[in-house]
Amino acid sequence: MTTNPEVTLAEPGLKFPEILIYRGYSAPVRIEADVHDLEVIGRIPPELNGAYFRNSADPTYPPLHGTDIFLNGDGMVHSVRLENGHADLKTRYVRTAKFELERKTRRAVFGAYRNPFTDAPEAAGTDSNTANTSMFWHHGKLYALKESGRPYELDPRTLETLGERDFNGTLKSQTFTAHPKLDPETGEAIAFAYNTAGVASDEIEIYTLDATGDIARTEKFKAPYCSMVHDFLVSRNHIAFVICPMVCDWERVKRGEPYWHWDATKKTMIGIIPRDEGVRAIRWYTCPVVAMETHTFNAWEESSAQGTRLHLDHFVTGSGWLSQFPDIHNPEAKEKPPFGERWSFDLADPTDHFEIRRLINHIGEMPVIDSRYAMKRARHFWFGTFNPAFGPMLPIGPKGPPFTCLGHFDEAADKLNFYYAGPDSAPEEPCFVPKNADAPEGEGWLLTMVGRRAENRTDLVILDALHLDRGPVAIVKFPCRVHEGFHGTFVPAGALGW
Ligand code: V55
Ligand code: FE
Repeated sequence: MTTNPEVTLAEPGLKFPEILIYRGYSAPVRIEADVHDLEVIGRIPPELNGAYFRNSADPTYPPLHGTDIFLNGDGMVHSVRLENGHADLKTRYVRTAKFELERKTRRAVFGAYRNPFTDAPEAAGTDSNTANTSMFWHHGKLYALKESGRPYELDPRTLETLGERDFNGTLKSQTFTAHPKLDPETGEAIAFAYNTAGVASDEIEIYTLDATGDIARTEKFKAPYCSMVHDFLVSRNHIAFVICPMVCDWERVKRGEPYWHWDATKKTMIGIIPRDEGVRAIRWYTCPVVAMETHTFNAWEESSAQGTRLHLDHFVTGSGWLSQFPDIHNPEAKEKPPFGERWSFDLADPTDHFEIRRLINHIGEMPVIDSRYAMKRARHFWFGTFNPAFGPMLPIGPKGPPFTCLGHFDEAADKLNFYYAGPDSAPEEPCFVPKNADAPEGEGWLLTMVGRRAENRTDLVILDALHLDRGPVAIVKFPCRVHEGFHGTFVPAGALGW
């Protein structure tokens, strides 16, 4: 549909379709920007010295097949450099092989999300990785990650793409998770890859990235079936995977159907692996309910004379998640919202039994903790959420209704606290930054991008992490919109060497 009746678009004019993921606040931005000294309301704490990096999916071209899902946009990284109360914005596309090829062809040549059978012939031999999901800082290097491809290293100062990486040949898989876990005690990162044998593969590899930043240990196991494994959990002594009925089937993929489908006749399974013994000691539990883990807060152990209890703190939904993927037994099914849950396993119990309880009685997602407390018991939990007490839901977007609030749960005090961003404002994933390396747990700031939907503009909002309801300490105003994103990380200037 053209909005000006005088104009008839000549095929193949470049035009994004009139569907949700290409319109309104979700529309492709496609601008690579540098804004020096952003407007600041309030005061950016001078201790906040470093850069916030985050990733988003910002499509460069209209989809090859007329429609697409929001997970498939091209990786566009946003960085906000914070220094002495000043803030500078930079946005750059990740120069993936896909991006470079489509820039040459001047149109989309890759088809549906992860489905090579829907690609145009020009795409043959080129990887479809969009590098659009998260940012990973490890051993002095910055990577853009996507679970269906290998890491892309970026220059943290310029956001220039330095290239696809396999950690000096130590990564054998063509895939690598967007959710590696840093071990604050050892400095290692624990990561994994799934679909390691290609489309619809049920193979998973677990990696330990050591002090050199390369993979020092690889372990391999087979999942009960091929499922989307978007996140995982790591405690001091265990690694846990939740295998859920978001399934990939080779025959369906070959027929050009969506890469994932929800099949609630399959069981949700939890695989628990002792970190020292590794996969030969893997133990599988069957979940009593059909559930899908969305994202994880943390995993931790509690030891007593009775033995060890392993707690998995994560957001869980009772349906398929990411509504673009079909429910094959119930096409009309509505996606259920995720809630924060604690799944507790008595490791001495030889049965399948484990305890499920709701940790946070609010719909939520995008969980974070103070990362210094990863793998042990954490007290403070932050997440994106809704709280109808503060205002109505915002109009639905391609990812569902956007958050209107950030939440903070202080488990020790059993208190919930909220930041409400205002009507027409949508906070995104929070990012916790401690006041300094020795500050007590939770003492620091919570950073979030906030979509100012009526103004079609974005702000970076900085909150006191333990007092969200006091409102922003600073609002860093962008003169433009940056695309809605997924995951980010803050890297202190000292670590960046700046
Ligand atoms: C997710 C995001 C992805 C993806 C698979 O947030 C799962 C969940 C942004 O890409 O490819
Ligand atoms: Fe994620």
